[in-house]
Amino acid sequence: MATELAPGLIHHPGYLDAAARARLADEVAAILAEAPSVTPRMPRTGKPFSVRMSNAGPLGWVSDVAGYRYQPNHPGTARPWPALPPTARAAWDALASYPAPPEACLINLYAPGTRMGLHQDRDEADLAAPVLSLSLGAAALFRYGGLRRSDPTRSIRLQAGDALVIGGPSRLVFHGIDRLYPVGDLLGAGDEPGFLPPGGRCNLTLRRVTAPVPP
Ligand code: MD6
Ligand code: FE
Repeated sequence: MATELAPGLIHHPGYLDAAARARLADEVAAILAEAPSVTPRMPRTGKPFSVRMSNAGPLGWVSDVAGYRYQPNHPGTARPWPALPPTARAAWDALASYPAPPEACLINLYAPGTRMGLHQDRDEADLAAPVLSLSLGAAALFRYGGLRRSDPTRSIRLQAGDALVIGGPSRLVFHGIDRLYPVGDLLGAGDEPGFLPPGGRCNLTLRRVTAPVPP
């Protein structure tokens, strides 16, 4: 059962069942073996993010002192990013309502105690496509607001298997992760993919980066 939190911001709790979560976790483990996670850094200051990242698909999002950008190769190995995980790709086809495939799957890895500050996802040339997020592992408190940083915010819990579509008039809303729920908090308990530390969380975001060429 989906909930429209705001126009174009749609939460699908438990979208991936246990079998699909296990399949996606195996796909992500294989991606991380080929494209190890890195610690991104803030443009200019070089301050490290607390979240580690990797990518799959033709393009990957990277951030370092030089700035934010999409690039076709892993910044450490210089190899192309691995292929998109099929289970995430299938979720895009089912939920994105967009006629072209995603080009980037950003993989965010949260250790217990880490967070992600309020931000907009606006590094994509094609803002007509939504961003689709899928979560694995520990539950997290997701905060979202409006198109201005100062707009009032609300929070929801994102749990393992949840899908969240940020599109339409909500494509550029500010959002972030305030905190993870500890394991042992029954409401926060998820299943634990082997590539995460105990109580860790993984979030995948699928994005269209370039506008598709019209037919
Ligand atoms: C996270 N998610 O859930 C962070 N961005 O770990 C995001 O930053 C995000 O969930 C764009 C669209 C959906 C998201
Ligand atoms: Fe985001």
